[in-house]
Amino acid sequence: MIDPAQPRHDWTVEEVEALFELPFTELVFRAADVHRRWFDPTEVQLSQLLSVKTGGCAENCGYCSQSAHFKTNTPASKLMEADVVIAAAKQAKEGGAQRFCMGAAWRDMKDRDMPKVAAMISGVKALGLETCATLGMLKPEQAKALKDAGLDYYNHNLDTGPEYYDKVVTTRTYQDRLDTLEAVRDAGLSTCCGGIVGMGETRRDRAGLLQQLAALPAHPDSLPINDLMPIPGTPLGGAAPVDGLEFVRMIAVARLVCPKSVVRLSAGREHMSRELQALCFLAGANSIFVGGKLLTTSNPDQDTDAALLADLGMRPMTMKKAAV
Ligand code: SAM
Ligand code: DTB
Ligand code: SF4
Repeated sequence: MIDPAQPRHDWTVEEVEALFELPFTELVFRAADVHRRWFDPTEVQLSQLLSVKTGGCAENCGYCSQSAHFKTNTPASKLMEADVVIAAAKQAKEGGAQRFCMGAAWRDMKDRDMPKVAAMISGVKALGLETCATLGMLKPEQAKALKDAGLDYYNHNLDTGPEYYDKVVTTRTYQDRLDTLEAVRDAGLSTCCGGIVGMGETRRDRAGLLQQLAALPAHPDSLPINDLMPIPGTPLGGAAPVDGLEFVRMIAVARLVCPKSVVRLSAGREHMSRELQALCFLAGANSIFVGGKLLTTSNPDQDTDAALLADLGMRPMTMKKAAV
């Protein structure tokens, strides 16, 4: 008998789709059971985002407020100075964040920006925070330089299943994304990789994304599931919202196919009820973004989240991996 809590890399899309088709309570029960095998279900990992370089991006990701291809209300700005980023990280730590994630609206990282980015990373690390960055595509040497600067995690999402991908982005390929993830792993960085629901994809596409994540040589250390934040002016600005129960299914299936990954209930909590978030935690989510703002859109504020976690009897995750 196969132990469902043991990580597998050979999931087929059909097997993953079959998990989605389970009766809701059966699916959540199985996911909650596997969650308990690897994690304390009362613990939640807390990350905070900062957009260190906003807008004007050359890519055409159809969900994104920062693409230069679409006319949105997000003003573009230059790469922030390291001391400003470090000051924001200090505030995030004081507010309870455990990991600070620096995001830049770049297609790829340019070597000329490395000194400033390295200074941010080492400064944030010195505060005793875990560090994460999401800066677009990376070459192997750049991933190594980021690691040397003190980077713990690199976020690079597959976004959706391979069959739906080109309905959303055409300026870079699925393979480009897999190549960056390889460079990140080879540099010894922890990986943060997931996707988005609510872009008009089917259950099969969602199963396709999760199958791809499970087939990676190492399952993502962090696995963010974003509920689309619809951005006026983007091709997906008017996308229909995903049903809450369907979103919970996505979390539960992510927990089952990547049992040891920290699954993040990522973008979209702003428009979720407390009860829906509680169901996501029950189904195996054990990370959130905190701090009132994501990159360019809003997120529940600190007091709202503190009350939610207190009412659920949940507390910040004990730090095991990166030295803090
Ligand atoms: N530019 C870099 C890149 O795309 O690799 C890093 C930043 S990008 C904003 C990081 C991820 O955020 C995207 O891959 C996508 O999964 C998620 N994201 C972006 N806009 C979103 C939105 N409107 N709603 C939900 N998730 C979003
Ligand atoms: C991820 O998966 N979600 C974060 C982080 N990785 C970089 C970004 C969410 C962005 C939501 C839209 C915005 O704020 O612009
Ligand atoms: Fe650029 Fe990243 Fe937005 Fe795509 S998701 S347009 S790469 S900032």
